[in-house]
Order: sequence, then structure tokens, then C-alpha cells
Amino acid sequence: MRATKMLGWSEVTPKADFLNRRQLIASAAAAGLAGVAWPAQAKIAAQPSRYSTDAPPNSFDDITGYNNFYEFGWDKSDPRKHAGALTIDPWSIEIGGLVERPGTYPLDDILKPVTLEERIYRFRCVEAWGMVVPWIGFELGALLNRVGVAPSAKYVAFETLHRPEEMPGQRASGIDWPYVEGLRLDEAMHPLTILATGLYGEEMPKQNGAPIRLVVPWKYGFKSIKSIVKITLTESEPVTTWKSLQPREYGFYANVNPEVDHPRWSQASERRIGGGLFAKREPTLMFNGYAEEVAGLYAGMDLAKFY
Ligand SMILES: Nc1nc2c(c(=O)[nH]1)N[C@H]1C(S)=C(S)[C@@H](COP(=O)(O)O)O[C@H]1N2
Ligand SMILES: [Mo]
Repeated sequence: MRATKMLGWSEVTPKADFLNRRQLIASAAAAGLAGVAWPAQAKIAAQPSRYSTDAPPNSFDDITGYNNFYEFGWDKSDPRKHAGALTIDPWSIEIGGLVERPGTYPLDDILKPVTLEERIYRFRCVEAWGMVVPWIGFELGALLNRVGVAPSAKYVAFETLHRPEEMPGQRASGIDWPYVEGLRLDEAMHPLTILATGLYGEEMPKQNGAPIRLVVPWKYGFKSIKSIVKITLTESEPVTTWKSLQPREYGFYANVNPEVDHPRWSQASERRIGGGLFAKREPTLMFNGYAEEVAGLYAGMDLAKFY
């Protein structure tokens, strides 16, 4: 399966491989197909998305072996080593704040009505490296619409699981746990913004933020918070982990921008993971290549000031 990635693997992957069991069960139940054999659910498997890039995805090994997930350590190899201990079932997300139907929603309930699809996205870390990842997920906006966003809501805050017994990094100091992130409401409602529950046709690997994580492809990777347990709609800009740690270096917006350097390094170019030691750096693209879709969200804003 992984060898077919250059071809757009969703077209050639056997359907039975495509969605993980929990997703399947949720989707089948929603479609009234519980107990029906596989072919009846074919329409649930994603067609190639118009939002997917043509760029070839990184290997499964790159995507699952070179990670930032500080709950499991500071080295890029730590999450793959330590995340296996994380319990992801049962899982629920507490959704509250300025919403019409607040509550603690079991993950299966959240997945029931959604159509999962593949989104092959460019992914750019603030550390000036990039990858291409074939995520599986659904638009965050679909979930927000389902719980009902109150008219006064302007931002969405996200929180990662806090469970030091299973997350050794949370037993160390450095970050004020739990990891928190946020988006402006219009960013959260943008169709490119997804909640991802898998990648490469498999259930989300734990080191990548199982069972459900945010993916915002035009922003630096730290915005794409993993292993989400809480979503809160707010009126004012929520506190975010990296901004509160180093406000001069990491802003709330964190839009990928080759013209606004990090105080300690250039953001004009990036290293593609998996390209090998001598690969040429690639130019970084405005909004990570998604300017056509998202530049309008920031019309009239000074992107050097709101970094
Ligand atoms: N909870 C949590 N979410 C997180 C992080 C983290 O340490 N903890 N790291 C962020 C950073 S800096 C990046 S680059 C991406 C990495 O995602 P990946 O490991 O799937 O490539 O996750 C982001 N989400
Ligand atoms: Mo990152």
C-alpha cells in the first residue's frame, strides 16, 4: 500500500484497508448500514479531495518517526518510542463555552455523522522543515456547526489530554501542561481546517496525535494540536502554549510566511524531511502554498505584526 503513494494511494488502496474499524463502525451506523458488508459502504471512502496537493507524500516511516509531541519527550524520536503507552479508548471531547449544545461527546458520536476523507496536505514546522502527509479526517466546521456556535463566539480554544502517568513529558517542567492552542473562528470554519483521525489509511498513530488531532495546513505545525480532549468557543483570544512560553518568537497566528523570519532563523526556505542529507532546501511558500484559499482571511492585516 505504501509503495503506491505516488499514484494517489486512495484510488488504488483496497477499500477494506481504507478506514479503521472504529471509523467504519461509526460511519456505518450513521448511514444505517450497521452490519452491512463492505461494498455497501464504498461511498464513505473518500474520493480524492480538491484540497489535496499533488506533491508526493512523505513515507509512513518519516511521518511516524520524526515527530514533535513534547508530552512524550523533546527528541524527534521520543514520541514513537513512548506514545505506545497512551490509552485512547475510551475517548471523548468536552465541547463548551459559547456553543448551543455543550457537552462531553464520545469520539464515536463525533465520528458518526461525518464523512471521512483523505486530505494530502503540506505540513510546515516552525523549525523550518516540511513534510507532505496524507491525513484522513473531516472538516472542523462540520463539528462546530453540529454543536451550534453562539453568535458571540470569536475564537476556538483546544486542549490536549493531561495524563502524566502515560505522558512522561508531562512529568517534566518546561511547558505549562496541558498543551493548548487556538484559532480565530473564521480560521476554524475554513474548509482546509480538519480534525484528523488517521493517516495513510490507518488509524492515527499515537505519536501523531491519536485518536483525534487538529490539522491547519497554512500555519506552522505547532498550531495543529494533538490528542484533543477539549474544545471551547470563546469571545477573546485564547492562551496558547508556545505564545505564552516565548511571545517574541511564536505568535497566535503563526501563518507560514517566508517574509517574516523567526528571531533566531530564516523562514524563507525549508528542509523536506526524507530528502536526504544533501537535498537542496526548498523555498517556503506564502501560507505554505494555500494563499489562494486563505489569504482573504487576513486582508488588511499586518502579517509581520500579527505573526
Ligand atoms: N499536544 C501537542 N500537540 C502538538 C505538539 C505537541 O508537542 N503537543 N507539537 C506540535 C508541533 S511543534 C508540530 S510540528 C506538530 C507535529 O506533528 P507530527 O508529529 O504529526 O508531524 O504537532 C504539533 N502539535
Ligand atoms: Mo513544530
